[in-house]
Amino acid sequence: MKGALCPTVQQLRKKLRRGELITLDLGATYQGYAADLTRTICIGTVSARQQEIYELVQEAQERGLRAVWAGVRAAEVDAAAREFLIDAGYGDYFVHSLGHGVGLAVHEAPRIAQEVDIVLEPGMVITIEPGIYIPQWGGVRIEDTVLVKENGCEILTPVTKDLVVV
Ligand SMILES: [Mn+2]
Repeated sequence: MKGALCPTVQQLRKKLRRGELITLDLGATYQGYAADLTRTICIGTVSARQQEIYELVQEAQERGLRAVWAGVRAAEVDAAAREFLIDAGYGDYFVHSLGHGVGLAVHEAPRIAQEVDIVLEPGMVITIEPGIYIPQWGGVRIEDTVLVKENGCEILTPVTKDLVVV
């Protein structure tokens, strides 16, 4: 997602506090190709609401991942996750598209977004990264980079999606 939506801790000059959610958006490159990964962790304690929001984003991400296969339109993949969050009452808090292509640059075509009619093809690499961001409260995003295959996708960033508390 765009930095403007999510200022960094450094930009905020903010101290991390017990009970806060921290979104970690990480990247790496290997032989010129990029990867993109986001996990959200919690410091010290987890409230019931934080756990609930986390599980909603996790379910939305799973729905997005399950919607990926060669032949699907990007908009359908976005909808698989977005409609779940809308039904859960959090559609207004999912303020960006579901994902994007990844290649030589971290952000490439196709955007995995509501109005995008591009059909996914085998070998494309995209992200699936739903989020819920509640002003003055906090947010959760879970992102994987995945390889589009004939009948599904392969997750290229296999890091735990349990809510980690540090
Ligand atoms: Mn991304």
